[in-house]
Amino acid sequence: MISFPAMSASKRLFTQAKRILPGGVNSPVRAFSAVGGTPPFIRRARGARVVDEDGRSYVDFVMSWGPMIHGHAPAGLRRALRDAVERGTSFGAPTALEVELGRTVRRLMPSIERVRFVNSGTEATMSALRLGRAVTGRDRIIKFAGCYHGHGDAFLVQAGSGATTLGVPTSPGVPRAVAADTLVARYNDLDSVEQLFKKHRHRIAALIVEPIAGNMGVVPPAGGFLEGLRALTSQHDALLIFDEVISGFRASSGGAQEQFGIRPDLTCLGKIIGGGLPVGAYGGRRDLMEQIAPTGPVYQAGTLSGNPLAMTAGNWALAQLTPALYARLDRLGQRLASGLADASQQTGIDVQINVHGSVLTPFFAGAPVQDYDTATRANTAAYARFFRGMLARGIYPPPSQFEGWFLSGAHTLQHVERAVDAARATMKAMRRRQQASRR
Ligand code: KE4
Repeated sequence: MISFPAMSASKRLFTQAKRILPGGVNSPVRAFSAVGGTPPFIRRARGARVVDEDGRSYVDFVMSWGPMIHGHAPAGLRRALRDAVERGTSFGAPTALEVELGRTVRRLMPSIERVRFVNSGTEATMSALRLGRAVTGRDRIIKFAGCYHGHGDAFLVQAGSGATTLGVPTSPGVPRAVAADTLVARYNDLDSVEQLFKKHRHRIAALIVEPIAGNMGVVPPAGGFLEGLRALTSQHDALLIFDEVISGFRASSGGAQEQFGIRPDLTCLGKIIGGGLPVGAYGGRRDLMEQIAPTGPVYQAGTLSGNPLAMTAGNWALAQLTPALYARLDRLGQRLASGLADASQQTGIDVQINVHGSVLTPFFAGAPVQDYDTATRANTAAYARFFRGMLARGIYPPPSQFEGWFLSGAHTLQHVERAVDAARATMKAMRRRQQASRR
């Protein structure tokens, strides 16, 4: 077990951080609000491990929320970035590096005939949405409850009172008028999509979906779901936008669109495409993308878009995506999923494991999870207890029930077995605590 001294370096830093950064962090989930305790401040990382400011080492299953498919700080990436830095860090001018990355993206995802690089997944989805509205002349979009597409106003929306009514903001600062143009459907429920098309006929510009949902925890598409979305959007002259910020280059080298054989009109990318540096991208049909400035009237720009260091990292990361890597990631994902399921069986703690390739979520729930409603029935207090037990045993899962656990090429079977052993011990302790509280 890892001991957490009263005033660790992380605790001291967290106190200082909260005096300058809202919540002490630069992205809310990192503050551990959902699981309690002090987030370890990470000093360095290598391979499958991160090390905090007190020198404590953890086997990492956050992996920067997905980008680090090759593990932390791989030698080849470090070399490539060292060389790139010598040539300068940002030019604000075109470079051969962005052409190389664009051509690789098109080779891996042929639906992306033209691509524009930006600096985050949020920028990618915001820009794809603007483009979709511009080319169709329509304002409304469909998203799914439980899917997250970054913090653009149009996406911080939940379903209105009735299933087919207009969206309402989930965050202050999002104008009701903006939210009203976002319609919310139920993931894995084609009928809920059909109803929206029927009610808002000819006013829907696009449907955006995580083809393999990751932001309610991992929820894979039901059979026929993605095919149905392709048919419905085509039937109603709306664009199909795949948000592959997580699944892109993760589910396979060609993302979910390759795995499920669906050709979206536009695709949004992030995470792995930057190799751990800030890169997002959106792209798709040539006739659509050529509407983007400077070839067309739809405006979008960015000081650091196509940054040479980020392009270098992206080029290195995508060049290492081999069939052997995916075969290995699938095996490790299956082993981790089955090990967690066994631990649940052996200890009597109710856990539903959703896994897709090298990403999985253990839901502390008694029934299968296939959409947002069933995901939110999970016992988040139980997950928080589980998380704290795992962290104390040197395993670092995502500090939220509604996120994916990510594996990488740097994880080994030993790392997975360590996590499974820690999970079994943690669930046993949870069971003992449950039984004691009933006496
Ligand atoms: P960014 O703006 O965070 O680069 O990307 C937004 C985004 C868009 N689409 C999908 C499917 C995403 O998963 C994300 C970001 N994912 C979250 C957690 N799953 C990032 C972690 C965080 O918010 O700190």
